[in-house]
Amino acid sequence: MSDLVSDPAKARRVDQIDWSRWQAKDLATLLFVVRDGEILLIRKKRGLGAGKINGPGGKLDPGETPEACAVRECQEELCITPLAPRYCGQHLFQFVDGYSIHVWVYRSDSYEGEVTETDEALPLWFPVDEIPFDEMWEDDRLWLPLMLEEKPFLARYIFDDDSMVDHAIELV
Ligand code: 6U4
Repeated sequence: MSDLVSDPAKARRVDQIDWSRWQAKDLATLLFVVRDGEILLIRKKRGLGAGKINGPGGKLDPGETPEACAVRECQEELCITPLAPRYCGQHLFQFVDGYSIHVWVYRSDSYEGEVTETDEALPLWFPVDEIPFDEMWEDDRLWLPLMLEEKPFLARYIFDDDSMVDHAIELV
């Protein structure tokens, strides 16, 4: 493709990036507990997307696997240990300011501990058919249904700050 950009920050369409050479600045996770027809979300208090509703998650520590990170972030943000997390998909986010983040998504049916508010997160349960997409990242309405239907995905995006400029989501 002649249209490929040498610097991913210059891309305005996902097909302008050579994703085989793309490397994210940050590696991170999201984990969704889905139980009895409800999903456990958080109002994020700080970090990327502060103020939005999202799943618990955060950046990998050095040497950490995505699954271990997803579990640890739930322990830190909500004081729970999700049990038997299942891999659901991956997001590759390129921002036009040059930032990029690769996010692995997991799901659990159950957890140990008591869901507790922390400095990082206010826990919120929603029925799975009343997910508050208007208060979430713009991409979430595209792929949360795939996560709920257990359809593994690979999603690529261009974001300009909070706005999704382009996206492509594959079922894998
Ligand atoms: P650390 O340093 O790990 O405590 P933390 O606040 O946990 O930081 P942060 O602020 O870097 O993490 O944000 C990364 C989190 O934001 C990950 O859980 C993934 C999530 N995230 C980023 N962009 C997203 C997007 N477009 N849609 C989405 N989640 C996104 O649903």
